[in-house]
Amino acid sequence: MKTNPSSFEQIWQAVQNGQNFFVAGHLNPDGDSLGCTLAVCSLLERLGKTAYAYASPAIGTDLLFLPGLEKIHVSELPPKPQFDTVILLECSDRKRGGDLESVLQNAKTLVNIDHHLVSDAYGNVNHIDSAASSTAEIIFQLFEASPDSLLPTPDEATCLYTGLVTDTGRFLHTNTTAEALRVASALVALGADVNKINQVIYFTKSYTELKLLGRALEKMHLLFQNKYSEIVLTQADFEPLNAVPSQTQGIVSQPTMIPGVEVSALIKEEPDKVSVNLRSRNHIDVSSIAQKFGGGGHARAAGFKVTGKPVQTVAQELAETVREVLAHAKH
Ligand SMILES: [Mn+2]
Repeated sequence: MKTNPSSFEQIWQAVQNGQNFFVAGHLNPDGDSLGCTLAVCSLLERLGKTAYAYASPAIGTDLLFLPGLEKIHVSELPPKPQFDTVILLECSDRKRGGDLESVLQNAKTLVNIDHHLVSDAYGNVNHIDSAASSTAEIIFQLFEASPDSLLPTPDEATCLYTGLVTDTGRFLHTNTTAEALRVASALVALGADVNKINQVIYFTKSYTELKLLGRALEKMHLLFQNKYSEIVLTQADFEPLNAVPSQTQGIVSQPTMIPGVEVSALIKEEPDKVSVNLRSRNHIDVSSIAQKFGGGGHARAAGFKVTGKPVQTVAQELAETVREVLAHAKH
C-alpha cells in the first residue's frame, strides 16, 4: 500500500503547524525505529520545535552509539502529556508504540509514517509505503520533499543509515532496491559514519551471544522435507549462559542459508511469554503466518508473541500452520 505522494506535503504542514512534538517508534525498538526517532527529533529541534523522543521498554546495547541517544526517554512519559503533534514511526497500529493513549488523546495531530506491509491509516496524516526498505528511506525522502530543501546533518545521516542498513540486513535482503541504495549513497555523502555503524552493529558480539548462537544451531532441526527450520530455546538454554532472550539477534536468519529451507522460526521461552521470530528465504509470506498468531511484520521477516501457553504448544501450533502454508505454496 502506498499513500498518495502529497502526504509528504501534509507532513510538512503538520511540522509547520506544531510546536510541541512527541516522537516514538515501535516497542523493542530496532535500528530503524530508534534511528528515525532520533533523526526526526533532531530535525524538529533544528526547526525550533520541542521534541520528546520516546522508546520502550529498553534499548539494545548495539544501538547505544546512535548520536543523540541520551535524549530518548526510555519507558518514561510525562505525568500529564500535552503534545500538540505526535509522530509515530514504524507503528503499524496505534498501539505498536506501547501504551501511549494518554499522549495520543491530547494531541491535535497524529502523523503515522510506516513501511510495514499491513498498516492501519490511524493518523490524521499517514504516509505508508510498503515498497520502502525502511522508515529511514521514507524520512530521507521527506527531507528531499522539504519546502526549504533541508538536508540531514552528519549525525542525522548516521541515524538514518543505521535504519537503512539494519532493515535491509546489510543490503542483503530483497528490499535492497535501487532506491534504498540511492538513499544509502546520499547518506554516506552527507557524512553518515558507516565505519562506526559496521563496527558496533556487525563486528561486535559478546561471548554469551556467541555461545547462545552455538546452542541454538545445535538445537536447530528441519521439518517438512527440510523446508522448515525450527529452533526452540527454553529457559534451560538461557540460564546456564546467563543469557537473555534479546541476545538472540541474527540467529533466526542462519538456517535460511541451508538450500531448500523456506521458513525459519526461532521460538523463545521468555519468563512471561513465548516470542517467535520468523524468516523466509524466497516466496513464503511469513507476515501472514505471524498475523494468524496476532503478530505482524514483513514478507521475509516477521514475528509474534504468545502469553499463557507453554513453549512446546506454541511450537506445535506454529509448525502446523507452516506445514499448511508450505503445502499450499505454488513453488
Ligand atoms: Mn523498519
